[in-house]
Amino acid sequence: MKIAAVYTLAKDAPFKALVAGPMSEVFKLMSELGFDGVEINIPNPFDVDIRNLAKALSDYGLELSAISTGLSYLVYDLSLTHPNEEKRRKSLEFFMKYSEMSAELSNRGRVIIGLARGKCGNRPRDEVSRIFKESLRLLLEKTEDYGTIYLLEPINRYEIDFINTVDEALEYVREFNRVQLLLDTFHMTLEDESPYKAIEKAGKFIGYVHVAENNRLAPGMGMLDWERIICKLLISGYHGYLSIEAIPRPSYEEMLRVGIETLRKYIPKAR
Ligand code: LER
Ligand code: MN
Repeated sequence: MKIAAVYTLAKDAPFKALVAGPMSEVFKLMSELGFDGVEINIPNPFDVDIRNLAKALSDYGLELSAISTGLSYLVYDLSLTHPNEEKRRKSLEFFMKYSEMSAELSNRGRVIIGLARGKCGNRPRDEVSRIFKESLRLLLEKTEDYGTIYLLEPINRYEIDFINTVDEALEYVREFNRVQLLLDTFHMTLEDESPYKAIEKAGKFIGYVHVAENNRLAPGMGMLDWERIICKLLISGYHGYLSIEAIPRPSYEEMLRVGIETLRKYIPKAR
């Protein structure tokens, strides 16, 4: 397994469980601490200096582990199930651009579908689910050449009302080939019977993992059993990234340091 952390290029992002700061300073620290990769949360994929990003990744020896997209929902109100067709079309365009970028910056590329799947609000769940499947079908068709893997993330009920549990997400992951599960230990602690059981249930469908404690601080600053989580993941056959998506308290430097030290006890650095 490899270790990453979530970073954003955005200033004043309306989502706080990530690292924000000057790219070269953050990447330098991550490289010194022994991170393998970085996940980048991008509000607008049409507004990114991709060469600069590619150079920074290469300068600091970090892989792009995945691109997260939740800020396109929080900043621009775009989603794959938006009741307004124009907003849905724009969201699809964003997702195609995220996919192109991630294919350019990494092998094949992984793009997260978290908050940007959208919400039910007053609409029946079945209707939203149908629209979501339509959008997914279209997105998969249009990105076939990139081969992008889409990572569908169950998110807790206080943030969104559509796809909160691992069980709910499994319906889509089973149906679509290039869609895999993104497990987030924080959300699983709130929504599933237990994060350990949810990992067992998710099994071979796990494509990526976000790690944070029950209080969304760095691994090591709360009450989850990391040895047990990592064991369960390995037993499921998962060997991909654990990406730290935690609130940067007391500082982002300390969050990254404690997080990686906690995980490295069970995951030796690959050579
Ligand atoms: C995104 O990965 C996530 O976990 C959500 O909580 C975003 O709000
Ligand atoms: Mn997450």
